[in-house]
Amino acid sequence: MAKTTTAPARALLSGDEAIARGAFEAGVKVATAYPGTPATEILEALAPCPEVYTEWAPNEKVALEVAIGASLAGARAMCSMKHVGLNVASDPLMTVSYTGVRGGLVIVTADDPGMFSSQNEQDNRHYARLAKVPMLEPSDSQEAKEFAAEAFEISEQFDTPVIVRITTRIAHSNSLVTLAERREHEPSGFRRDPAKTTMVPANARRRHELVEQRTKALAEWAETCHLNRIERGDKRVGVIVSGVAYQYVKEVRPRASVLKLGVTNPLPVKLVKRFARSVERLYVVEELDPYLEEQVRAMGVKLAHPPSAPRCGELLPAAVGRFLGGRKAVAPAPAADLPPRPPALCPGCGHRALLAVLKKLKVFVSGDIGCYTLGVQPPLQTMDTCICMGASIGVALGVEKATGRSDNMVAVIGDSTFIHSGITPLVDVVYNRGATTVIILDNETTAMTGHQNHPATGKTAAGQATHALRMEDLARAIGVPHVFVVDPYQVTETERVVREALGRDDPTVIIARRRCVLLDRERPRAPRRVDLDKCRGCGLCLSHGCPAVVDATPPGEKKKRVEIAAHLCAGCGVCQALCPSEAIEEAPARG
Ligand SMILES: Cc1ncc(C[n+]2csc(CCOP(=O)(O)OP(=O)(O)O)c2C)c(N)n1
Repeated sequence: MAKTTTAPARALLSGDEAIARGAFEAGVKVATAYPGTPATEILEALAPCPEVYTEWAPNEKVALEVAIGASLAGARAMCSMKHVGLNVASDPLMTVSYTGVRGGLVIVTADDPGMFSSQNEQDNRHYARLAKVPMLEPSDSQEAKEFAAEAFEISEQFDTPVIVRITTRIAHSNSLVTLAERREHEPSGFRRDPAKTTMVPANARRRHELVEQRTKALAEWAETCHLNRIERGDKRVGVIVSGVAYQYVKEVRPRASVLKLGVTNPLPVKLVKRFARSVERLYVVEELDPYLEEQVRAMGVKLAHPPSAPRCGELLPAAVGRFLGGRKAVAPAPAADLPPRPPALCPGCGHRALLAVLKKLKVFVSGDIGCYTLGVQPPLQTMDTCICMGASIGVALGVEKATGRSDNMVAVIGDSTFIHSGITPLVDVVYNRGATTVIILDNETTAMTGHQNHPATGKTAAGQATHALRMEDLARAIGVPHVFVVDPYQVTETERVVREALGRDDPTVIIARRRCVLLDRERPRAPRRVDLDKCRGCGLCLSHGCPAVVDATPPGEKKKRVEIAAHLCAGCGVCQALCPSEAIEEAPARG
C-alpha cells in the first residue's frame, strides 16, 4: 500500500485491498479490526502504511470502540470485520448511531454467503436498518475503493457512521482499480459536548429524534445520489439489484434494464417506483434474505415473481439465469474426478496431540472456533459443541450446572479466541463456583485466519514489539486455583494433568502451549519411521489423523501396515508416544 502513495494509474486489487486503498486515499488516520475471513486482508493491506495507525483489537467490539474514539477526536476512522464480528460489535454500533461522528466513521462488514469459512451466513443488511445507519454495497473492486472513500464523506455530511457491506465474492475477487493520491485529513481534536457524545437517557432521547430526521434526510439524498443508478435497456425486463448479484444479472441478462443500488439503506422510494413504472416485468435479484424485495413490495410495487423465502447458500449466476430466464450462465467445469480434500490439522500440529489425549480419555469437548474445530472430523471426532467465538467455556459451565458433573467434559479454546471472548466466561466459572476444566490451545498466533498477531504474541499489527499478555498470570488473577502449562507433544504428562483436573471439584486452566508448526518450518525435527518388526498393527497411531501417518495395508492383508511419509512428518513424536509397542522411532538422518 505505501508503495502506491505516488499513484501508478491502475492496479489489480481484491475487494478487500480496494477498500483499504479507498480509505487510505480518503485520509483514514485510524484503522482497527479483528481478523476474520473474508475481511482480514483489509487491515493487513493498511498495516504497512506509516500514515495510518492500525491495530488488531482483542475483539470486534473493542475495535469499533477504538474507531469511535478516533472519530470523536475528529479523525477519519475505519473498523473492519467479518459478518459475525458485527454481532460482537453491535452494542457500540447501536449507540454510535445516536452520537454520530466527528471524523468520518466507516464500518466494513464482510458477509460470507455459502459459509466458505463461517459458522452461519447471516445477512448483515438487516444491521443497517436496525442501527438506522446508511449502508453502501459495492459490486467490484473499483466500486469498493470509491464507496469506501465516499463513505467518509457521507459519514461527515450526515453525522452518522456508515456501513460498507461486501461479501466473499467481492472481498476475494480481483479487478482493476484506478488509484489516486492520498488526501490528508487532519483530526480536529476532541471537544466536550455531552449532549452529543454522552448517551444518558435525557441526551439519548434527543439524539434518537435526530437519528429519525437523519434517516429521512438520507432517504431524500439516496433518490438522486450517484451511487444508485438506472441502466436503461430492454424495457420488458427490469431488475433491482445490488452487490455481487449485479454482476450475475449483467452476465445472464445483459440487455435488461437495471436499477443498481449502491445505497441499500435507506432505499430511494421514488426512484424505485419510477423504475418500476418504466419496465413491464420487474424482478428483485438478491442473495440470502429478501431484504430488498420485502421493502420494495412494502412500497406497493408489483413484482413479476412470487414472494421469495430467505435463501440458503450463495447466489450463483446459474440460479439468476433460471430466475430471470436469460442467457445460460457459463458454469465452471465439473471437477468430478478430483479426490475430496477436506481441511485437516497440519502434521505436527500441537492441537492434534491435545485432542488425541481428549479422545483417549473419552470426555465430551465443549469446543470453540479456530483450527482445533477441525477435531470434529474423523478420526479424531473430539468436538461436541461449537457455537461462536468464546462460547466453549460458558457452554461447558452450563452443562456442568445442568448435570451436576464436571468430570466428563472439558472446554477447549484457542489463544486468540480466549482473549477475544473467553476471559469473561472464565470469570463466570470462578465466580459461580464451577469446576470446569478449561484448556487453552496456545499456538502463539491466530492461525486459522492466517497468523495475525494478538495481545499475547508480543507484536502489534504493524510488527512492533509490545507487552505480551501472559495467560497463565491472567487465569491466576481471575482466581483460578489450578493453572498449568503443558507441552502437548508430551502426551503422557498432558494426559496426567488433564486426568487430575477432571477429578477436581474446583476450576483448572491448562495452557497447552506449542507454537504453530507453520511458524517454525525453518526448525525441522527428525521425522519418524515405523519399525515393522515391532509393529503389532493395532492402528492406534492412525487414530489421531496425522496426514503423515498412512495406512498402507495391502489389499486382503489382515494385519495393519502403517507407514510414515517422511516428506510430511514434522517430527512431533506424538505417534511415537501413542504407540503401545514402541515401534515408532526417529528415522536416521539421510547421508
Ligand atoms: C466473532 C468472530 N470473529 C472472527 C471470527 C473468525 N475467526 C474464527 S476462529 C478465529 C481465531 C482463531 O485463533 P485461535 O483461537 O488462536 O485458534 P487457532 O486457529 O490459532 O488454532 C477467528 C479470528 C469468527 N468466527 N467470529
